[in-house]
Amino acid sequence: MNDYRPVPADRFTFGLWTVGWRGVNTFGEPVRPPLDGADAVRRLADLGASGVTFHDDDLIPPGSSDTDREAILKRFRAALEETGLTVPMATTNLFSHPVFRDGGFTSNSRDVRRYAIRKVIRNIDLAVSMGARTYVCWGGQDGAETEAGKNDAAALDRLREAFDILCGYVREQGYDLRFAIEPKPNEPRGDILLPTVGHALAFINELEHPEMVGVNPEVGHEQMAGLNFAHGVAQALWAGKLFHIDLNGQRGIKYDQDLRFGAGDVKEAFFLVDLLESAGYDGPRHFDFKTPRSEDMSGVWESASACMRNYLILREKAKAFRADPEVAEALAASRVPELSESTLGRGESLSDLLAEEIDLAEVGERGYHFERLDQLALDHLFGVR
Ligand code: GLT
Ligand code: MN
Ligand code: MN
Repeated sequence: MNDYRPVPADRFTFGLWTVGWRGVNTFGEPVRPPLDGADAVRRLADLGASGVTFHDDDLIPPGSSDTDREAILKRFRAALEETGLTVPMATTNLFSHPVFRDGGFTSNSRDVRRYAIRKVIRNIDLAVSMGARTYVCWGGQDGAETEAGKNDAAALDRLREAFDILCGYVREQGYDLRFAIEPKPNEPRGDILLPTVGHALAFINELEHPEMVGVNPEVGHEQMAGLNFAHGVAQALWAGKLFHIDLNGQRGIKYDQDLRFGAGDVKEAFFLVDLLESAGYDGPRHFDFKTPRSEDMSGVWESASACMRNYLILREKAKAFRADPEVAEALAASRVPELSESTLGRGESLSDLLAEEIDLAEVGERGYHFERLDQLALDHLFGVR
């Protein structure tokens, strides 16, 4: 029996802010002690993770002196070296400090926008020095509660300007770094700019260097908007823009739950893993979850392990689903392979298509047998096949 033990080759990574989340919420104070970055690295390595990610402020508490900063970095780098954990991605906190109450790159205040860019650039230098190849940008406070307070077109102009400046900087420095925009529909703002994967993909096309910018979709963020996450990821892959991914769990349209991966919509998690594995996505499987505040630290590590375990279980189930001869037969009966054939045949022209007739009565009676196919997937998921 497979014990679903993760190994570094599985490429599981965790944000420092995930295992380090102290369980503060709108009504409740922190319930867990602060977690030291170097300790988190050691613990994650023991659990089988391959990498760790961070916001500037997760690693270096805001307001630290240069000497403190150096000491923290030294400890952190030593832990990375000792464990072999990598830092494939880093990001900037442009949401906690009061100056960001109206956003970072799109704050109505010009001095705040300028500070936001400085803060990002400082951390890009650090990220690159640690080997990061992806830089995530989540504009959580870039939004509004009232349409009157935000000129959306101007906000999009400023957001584009910020990305053009950052891409220019990365090119100038010769860094091997790409940006990944993380969409979210709302929370903490009433409405956030670039609320979904689709909005982000359209925005990227307007940039000076669209090839340097992709997306970092998060399971719960699309599901908060009632969207199908696997569909969003499929479109990002189709566009060559899945630069990174945040895996977690969410149950329906409500606040951002950040449950451990698998503990939300299980069927969608199954089809997501099936998609990532079959599409050959080779980036990190990054978990962005928050352990419920009912738990103490042992529950945090339990929850982090379970994220990886659930991915491995679903990966095994998805493989078995794809290898099942009855599934192959059901896929053919559902005409799934036929969708990959181009609509116009090789050498055909539009006039061939126009000259063709269809028997509407007969084709109108055609059933697609998706129910059988879907039940086969559920049977695999339930473990009865
Ligand atoms: C924050 C948010 C996450 C983002 C992080 C990156 S910060 O925890 O809830 O979804 O991925 O900035
Ligand atoms: Mn996230
Ligand atoms: Mn989230």
